Amino acid sequence: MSLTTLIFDVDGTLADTERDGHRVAFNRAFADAGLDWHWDPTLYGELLAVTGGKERMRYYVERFRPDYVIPDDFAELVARAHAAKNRYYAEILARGDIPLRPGVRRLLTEARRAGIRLAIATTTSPANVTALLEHALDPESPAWFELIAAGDDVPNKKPAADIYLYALDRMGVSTRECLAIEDSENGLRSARGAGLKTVITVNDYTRTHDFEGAALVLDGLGEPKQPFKAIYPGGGVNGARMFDLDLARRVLST
Ligand code: XBP
Ligand code: MG
Repeated sequence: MSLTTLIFDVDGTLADTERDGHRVAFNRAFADAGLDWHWDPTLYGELLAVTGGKERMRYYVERFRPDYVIPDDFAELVARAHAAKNRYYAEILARGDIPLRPGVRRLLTEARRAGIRLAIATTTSPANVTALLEHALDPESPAWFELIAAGDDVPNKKPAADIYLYALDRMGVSTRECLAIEDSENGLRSARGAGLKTVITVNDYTRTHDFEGAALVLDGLGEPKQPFKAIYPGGGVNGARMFDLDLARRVLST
């Protein structure tokens, strides 16, 4: 079957949103709430083992703050801090501080021209996705995606396969006609769990992850003046310098 659909992860894949976006916003929200929690870039890398901002806060307390006395209203505290984090995150995006990763606009433009169906499968919330797309891609770009499958749409976040299974089901797409684009081990496990061939573009937080089972691991999608480096397969990809539809079709058919 030929390629009809591309499903993109968001954080770390479309843009490097974590270190200078979500992390900074979390710290502001913690300060506002009078919490002495501060997530530096290194600690945040460890916390990324857990997907979902609310889940990440709980993990932080359990794993790194044995001194913290969990209050009775902890669930509400987490929900409030998470909502505040998302308000700060939207402000950071609205300032245009977080650009798309190289090659993202190029690939989306090529795919749209070719009539490829586009979707998002992410752990973050729909509002965060829309804010990123509007500010970093195009004010109209949320409509370029037939489906934005996000966060709490499914019971289990990545690495569970739920979000990809949900997207495939909602779109009526088979795994034989679709590729996933991800940046992390949790994302890969989720997409593979749904039976999808998966292309990885690593970033500073994910380049040491285990990408066993990925179809292709690149340092980015590549631009004409900034070709990708192939991490897997080590010998490169038959002279390709950018991840485009031609390469996407080759990946799907092998
Ligand atoms: C990445 C994540 C998210 C974000 C924050 O999602 O793990 O948890 O860090 O998201 P993906 P929220 O790579 O699937 O896009 O705080 O909105 O939960
Ligand atoms: Mg990601």
